[in-house]
Amino acid sequence: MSSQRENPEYFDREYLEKLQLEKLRQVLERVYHKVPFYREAFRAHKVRPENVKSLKDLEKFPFTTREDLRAGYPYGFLACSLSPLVRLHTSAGTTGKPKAVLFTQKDIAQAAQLITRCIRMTGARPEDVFQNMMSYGLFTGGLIFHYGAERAGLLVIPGGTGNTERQIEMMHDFKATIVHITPSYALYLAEVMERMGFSPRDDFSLRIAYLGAEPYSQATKGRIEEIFSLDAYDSYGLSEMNGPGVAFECKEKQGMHLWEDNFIMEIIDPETFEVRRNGEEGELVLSTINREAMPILRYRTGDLTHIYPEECRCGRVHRRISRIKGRVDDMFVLRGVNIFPSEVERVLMSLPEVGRNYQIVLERKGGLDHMKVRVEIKKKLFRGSLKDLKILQNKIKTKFKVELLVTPQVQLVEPATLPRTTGKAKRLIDKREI
Ligand code: DLL
Repeated sequence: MSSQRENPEYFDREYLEKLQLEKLRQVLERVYHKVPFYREAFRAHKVRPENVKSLKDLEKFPFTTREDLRAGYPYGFLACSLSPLVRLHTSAGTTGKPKAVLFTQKDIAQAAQLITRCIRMTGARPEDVFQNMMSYGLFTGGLIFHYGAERAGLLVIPGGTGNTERQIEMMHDFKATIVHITPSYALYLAEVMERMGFSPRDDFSLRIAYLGAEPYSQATKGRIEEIFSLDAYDSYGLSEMNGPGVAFECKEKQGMHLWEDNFIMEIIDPETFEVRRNGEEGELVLSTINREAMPILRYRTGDLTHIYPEECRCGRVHRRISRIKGRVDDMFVLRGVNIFPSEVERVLMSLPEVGRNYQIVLERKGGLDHMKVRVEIKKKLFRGSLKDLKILQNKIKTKFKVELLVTPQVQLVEPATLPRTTGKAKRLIDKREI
């Protein structure tokens, strides 16, 4: 038992939950005394830190939302003074103020330790050469991951995003074995490699890819593994919770272990806010129990997933969450049918004729909503006959009708013609008036 307690990945459940409860109580006390937002919210909900006798009691406490964090910009959620702070990161906000996250030295060390845990779990070794192709700067995917990889003793190439040809040369020359990249950038990377005359499969030393920061389908993951001939692992996180390193796939690849010694997770019904149990799908809610500068309680991530109730074959105690289906607010409704962009991707990427990129355009004509899917197809097909293209177009339409109950207009386009991004992809264009 004592050796089990030394490695947090293999704690026994009972011990882990005891630890969670102890840390939770400490956090509640701290935020109650140090963060006016929480003090007021607790009072409004008539709850006090000392009311917490079991983990279930957390359910009586209020949620924290993205709007709360934005309203607290810049220092509203701080539970310490400015002097121990060493880092600021923000989450990519589309409009208005970003969500700012502040770190002490201890917070950075803790976040790095989680990354080290994640990458060791996938078999990364000190002799690996790791190219980090996530944006450095305010985005957490660059620096937070960088620190964890260095801590694990890997040789880190802080490539960042963009400058893709130069990055490919370095990846080739330094024989990078592991890459950290968004799935959409990975597909673009392959295109540029091919344009430069390289074979992504044969001319590089890559053996592992960490893919995350945006929703993507299992089919896309499979394609990336195939194109580069490597092993891909799903990596989940969000700036509000340190960035990457919240949940990560192990070698079993049956969901992502969410590090419960750092975060308490709940799944709620996004409409009624009731806690869902037994592996039902819902919105992921996270509370930090190991953060110094900015503890956050019951944060509504907006991400849809479910918990696998059964233990993982790898023996780690931390429960797993399923691939993120999408964000609650990414869902669009088309003539009464609820659709997630990730479902559109799943349908498209399961067809071998479909190329590497697509775009969803929503329009309103004559009071009716229409969905247009612009799909890049493989080069050799584009050179084929018009009849073949028509057949493919109908095949895609039928698949949508059967699987998603909608019939979009399908526009086939040439490979590499739709817009590319080196960071997170933006594939949904909603032109409907609200
Ligand atoms: O994307 C942190 C990160 C960096 C995660 C590198 C993984 C790798 P944000 O910019 O705050 O932080 O965006 C967080 O991205 O709430 C999800 O909606 C989405 N997301 C992140 N990872 C995944 C994933 C970083 N593996 C938001 N699958 C989250 C699906 C993901 N969606």
